[in-house]
Amino acid sequence: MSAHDAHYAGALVDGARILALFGDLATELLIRLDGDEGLFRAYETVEFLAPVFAGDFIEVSAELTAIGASSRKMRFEARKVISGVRSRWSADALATAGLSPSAADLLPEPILVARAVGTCVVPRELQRKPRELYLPGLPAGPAPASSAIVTPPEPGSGPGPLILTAAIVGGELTRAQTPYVPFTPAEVADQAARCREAGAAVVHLHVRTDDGKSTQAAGRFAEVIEAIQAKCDCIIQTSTGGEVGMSMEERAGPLACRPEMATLNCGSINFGDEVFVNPRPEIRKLAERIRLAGAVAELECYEVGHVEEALSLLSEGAVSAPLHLQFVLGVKGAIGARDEALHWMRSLVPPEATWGVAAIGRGQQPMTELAMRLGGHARVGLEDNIYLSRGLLAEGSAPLVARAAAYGRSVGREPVDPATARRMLGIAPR
Ligand code: KMH
Ligand code: ZN
Repeated sequence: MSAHDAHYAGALVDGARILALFGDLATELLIRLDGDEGLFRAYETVEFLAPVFAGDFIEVSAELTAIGASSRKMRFEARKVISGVRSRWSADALATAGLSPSAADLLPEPILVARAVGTCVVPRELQRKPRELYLPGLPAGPAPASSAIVTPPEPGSGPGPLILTAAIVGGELTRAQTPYVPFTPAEVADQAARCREAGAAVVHLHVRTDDGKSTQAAGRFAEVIEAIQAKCDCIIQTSTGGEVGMSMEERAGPLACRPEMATLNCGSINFGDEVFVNPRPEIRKLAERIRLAGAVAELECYEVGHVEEALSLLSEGAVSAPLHLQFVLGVKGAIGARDEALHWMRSLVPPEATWGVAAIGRGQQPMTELAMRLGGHARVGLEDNIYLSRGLLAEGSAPLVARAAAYGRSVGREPVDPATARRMLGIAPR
């Protein structure tokens, strides 16, 4: 707080100055969420709890507590972290104490000086998610289809912690599409460690030869897993999907490494212009091999019918409870990345199961964010989406993880570390 901010005698700062800081934070949150500054509509409560003087340093924080179709409710707090000496002492007293007028004290504990609850509004036609967010200057796009009012939980009471998965390599991605796809063990391990730092607990893993060819060879997986484990403690979830067109036998290769987790794809689909083949008897054989490898299965569902198949696998005993479901939305030829699709698939999830969303291309951000608001987990990364925003390549998967982690926090979902994720997924501690 500068001398300009002092409004009253005794260098006292008026409360309106603190409200201006809350307004700035509200604006930042709205830009992060909607790509628009929005408008502050009303404060429900404002409390000034301690005086603020010129020379004090104030830190403010804000948290989204509810998201409606256009309304965004927030809670704000302002804390004094440094107290200036000059504002509280006369020149004589300073001289007697031998203190310079520029002296200041770092407070042992911050002092809560103000708090408030307020509501802002971003009209639906101004909500630019997801297309133009992070690319200033682009024309506004259509408002997202979602209109349900979703109220995130009070801290500690709601859908709980968030498992973020980073899909960092993929089976089909090429360097022509993005130069940031990692191929060598060192490149993959480096990106895994960055994703872990950004908030990922799980790495969904495909591997490549040094020149980028997809392989399911156990030896190459072992090499890459060792490199990742030397750099971070993420859960490694090996793919049994591999590259479209591989045989089932080939796809089972990484199970020889006895991974902590492995995917199990729950049905056949058109996969772009190709066919991703998963016959029902083969799914069951692969489920058995995953079980024998001691891995926890994550069931990939690209269609509503695949969720039904996952439930059949459970009732047949081919996989054990609790189910871990991944809804993969937006593959060309399968179900789209749309709110209704996710709501339907989620409605089939048994109570004890965990579920998450991976979505392709521009669907990644809105669908994973909807999943986070609805209590699901989220997978992001280059395998599914190479862009941070239209035309702007993500420089590896970590920026996508960081954005998802920030969004999770903004709706009360704290990303967990791998040890916590292991407990949540029933994986033995490492
Ligand atoms: N590459 C896709 C054909 C998985 O990892 O289990 C399948 C896939 C799913 O990526
Ligand atoms: Zn995959």
